Amino acid sequence: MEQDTGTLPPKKTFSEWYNELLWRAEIMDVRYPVKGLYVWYPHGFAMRRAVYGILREIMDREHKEALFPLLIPATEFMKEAEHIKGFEDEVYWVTRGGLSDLDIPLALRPTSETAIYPMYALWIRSHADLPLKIYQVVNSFRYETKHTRPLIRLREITSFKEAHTVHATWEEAEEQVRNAIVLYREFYERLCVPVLVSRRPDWDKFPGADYTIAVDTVMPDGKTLQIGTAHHLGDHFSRTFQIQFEDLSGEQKFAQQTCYGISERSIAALISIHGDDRGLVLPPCVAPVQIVVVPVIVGKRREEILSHAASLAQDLSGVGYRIEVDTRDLRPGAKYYYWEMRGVPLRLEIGPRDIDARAVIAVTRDGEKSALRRENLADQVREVYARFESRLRAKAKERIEAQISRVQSSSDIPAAMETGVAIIPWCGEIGCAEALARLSGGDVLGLLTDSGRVGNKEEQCIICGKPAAPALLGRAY
Ligand code: A5A
Ligand code: ZN
Repeated sequence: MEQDTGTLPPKKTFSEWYNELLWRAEIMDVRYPVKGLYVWYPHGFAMRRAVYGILREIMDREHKEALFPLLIPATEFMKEAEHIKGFEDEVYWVTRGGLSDLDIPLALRPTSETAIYPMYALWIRSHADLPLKIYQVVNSFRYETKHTRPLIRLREITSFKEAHTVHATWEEAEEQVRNAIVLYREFYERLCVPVLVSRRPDWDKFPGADYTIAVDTVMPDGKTLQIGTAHHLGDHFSRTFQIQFEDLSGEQKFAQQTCYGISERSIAALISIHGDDRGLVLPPCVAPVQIVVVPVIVGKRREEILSHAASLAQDLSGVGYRIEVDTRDLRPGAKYYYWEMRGVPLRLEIGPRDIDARAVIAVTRDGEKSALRRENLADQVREVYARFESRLRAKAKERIEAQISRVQSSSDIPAAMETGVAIIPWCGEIGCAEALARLSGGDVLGLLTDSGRVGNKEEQCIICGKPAAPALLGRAY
């Protein structure tokens, strides 16, 4: 890899900071010669593996993982009218095999409803087959026309986790959507990423859905990023694809479905929210290297210090920590800089005095310094990590809360948008949403909710005065 010289732009210049950090911390290489397609460096990919390890662990509790093909025949893709309308201008088509034109063009999945549901129609026969809960982690392709950005808006989404569930009743599917949001909240809690959950307006729901619940976060520049969505599909697709089951009374019924997805935007959020002027900052659970040991070598005791560092690393890797000993012939300062850029949560420094004192100096990525005892080191590391994570979580929450303004009068909207997002009483009407969009330069993202139902309309719409509930107004990525 190229040697890093020079420094990272300050985080307050967010966009430059983000673009530079991606290559300096060896996450993505953006030089691939197709627009909207990027390369995962090994370090970035190791981080992806840790993040998706957590996501899989959460999903595996109540879903089974499967894998469906990338190519979807036009005949299937074109079946559901709303879905086609929503995606037709974003689909890549394969029209040739070698030198011959294909009889039926094949779509590269932009999402997999039309790949999965014809199979569900074969798999589902009776109520005993329900509920069915399957997910896959795949790449998917969308010919995005908005400005593409690494990890945020890709034409090849490399890390598309999509779940597709089938239920006997509309209410059960509704419960599943709620449950999906609970799972996504847990996922983001583990990443120390604060989220806002809202029900997208009808004109902004997933093509072919009854309704869409979205999970957003607020990026350091005050713009929102949609980092997950869950959709109640009703029986739109089951009617199209003939997904029927025999209920208890022997009657044939159309199934009720949901789907929900997360992409590498989760990693964009993680990087952007915690990173600082010196580089990546990662919660230990997703750090490719969780601990770096830096031997502070002085004179004669070189061998002794190195062997101490090695045995310490062995103890910690023995209990499962991902650990590196940096024995390179560099100044300690250069090593600190290198590992800080890559987001290593904990640095252990070991020098002659530490050996004599049977201690080790521990410095967290956010600068908490402590002397740990050589005995029971793993337990002490766990405690240091727990404090570090709760500081990360609190700091992210505090920053985002400071960027959210509760606004009761339309004249306060412009100032609120300067700092970030606004929560405003909104009636749900499209006319008022359009007025709010004009006033803010952003969009009404939806009515806030825990995970499904929207609260009672106990306030008054800031535009028309009709009964309203709190809605999220932001400029979205
Ligand atoms: N089948 C459902 C799950 C679906 O496709 N939903 S979705 O279109 O909303 O996409 C799920 C999530 O993928 C979005 O919430 C967003 O976080 C992410 N996503 C969508 N388009 C993306 C793109 N071009 N690049 C990166 N992430 C994207
Ligand atoms: Zn209104």
